[in-house]
Amino acid sequence: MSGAQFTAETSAKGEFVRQANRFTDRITASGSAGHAVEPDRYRLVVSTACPWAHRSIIVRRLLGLEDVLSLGVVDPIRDDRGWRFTLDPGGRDPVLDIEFLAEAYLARDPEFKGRVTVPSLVDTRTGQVVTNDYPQISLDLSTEWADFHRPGAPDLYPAAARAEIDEVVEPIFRNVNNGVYRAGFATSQEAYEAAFADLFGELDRLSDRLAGRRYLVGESISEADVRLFTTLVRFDAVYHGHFKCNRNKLTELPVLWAYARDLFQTPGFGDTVNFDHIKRHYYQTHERINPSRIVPAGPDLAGWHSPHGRAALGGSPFGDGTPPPAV
Ligand SMILES: N[C@@H](CCC(=O)N[C@@H](CS)C(=O)NCC(=O)O)C(=O)O
Repeated sequence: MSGAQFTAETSAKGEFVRQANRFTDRITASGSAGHAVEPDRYRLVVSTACPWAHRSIIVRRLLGLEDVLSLGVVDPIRDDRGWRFTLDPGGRDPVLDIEFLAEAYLARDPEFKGRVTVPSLVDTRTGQVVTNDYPQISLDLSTEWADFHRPGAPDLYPAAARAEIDEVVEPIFRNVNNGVYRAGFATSQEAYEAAFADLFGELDRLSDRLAGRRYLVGESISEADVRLFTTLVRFDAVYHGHFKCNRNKLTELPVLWAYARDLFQTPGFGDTVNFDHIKRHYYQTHERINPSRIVPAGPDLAGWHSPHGRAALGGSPFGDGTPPPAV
């Protein structure tokens, strides 16, 4: 089931090369790109295990888009037909009335043969996937969906900070978000060691950056923090062991561990984390890496709730805004 990661997406040198996102249509305020933002029209399909989907779950909640953009959650374990709606009654998504996310891809393109991925935005009018372009999805929730944000919603992609955010997230994507996959899915020692060096080199640079400032960009949370958080929160539970990213645990990197705890304890972050789905997804889906499919019992998660001491660095998570209400 996970063969694609070792064949179509592996270079001759054993490097993991992520496929391009297949559907990149955009849902915009004006609708000029083909799809207009509308309440109750689109469904965001996610796995809570997936770091790319997790970005959109956090952003949707921070911005208070729950009432206008519904959420479909797939089973963390794919079968050979891919992502399944087995968590829903009768095994069907109650809004899209489908059993497999693949059905929305085939509705859009009957010839589709690529990977069916989360997050996906599906148009409930047609049952067709509109986009699985995860970096654009979270940015568009911040910009194109602004008319529907809750009062007090934070600006996660402020116009004045966009260039800096884009610059900061680029190496985070390459070396950290995708870096853990490059390490875990490498099929040669050289490719693995290169990814490992890139990953920990970047984590060291991020530790330096975050030693004296509470957030990656500006004085409050932004898209950049969301993107780093979704990898850090999975680090000790899956990447350290399963993907062999084991120079250090997150808990051994004092600045990043405190930064991650700070975010975890911020409404919209920790309350969207499902460690059970995360662990079962990785350890039971990638059979080439973990043939026994045994899910580790650890790590102890209690530390996520311990004091982080980062408020002393200044800034405040929501700036002039307010946190989302408790779940
Ligand atoms: N759409 C992106 C990123 C999203 C992504 O990789 N999601 C994973 C879960 S974390 C997925 O849906 N994988 C399905 C598969 O590999 O068949 C991609 O194709 O690389």
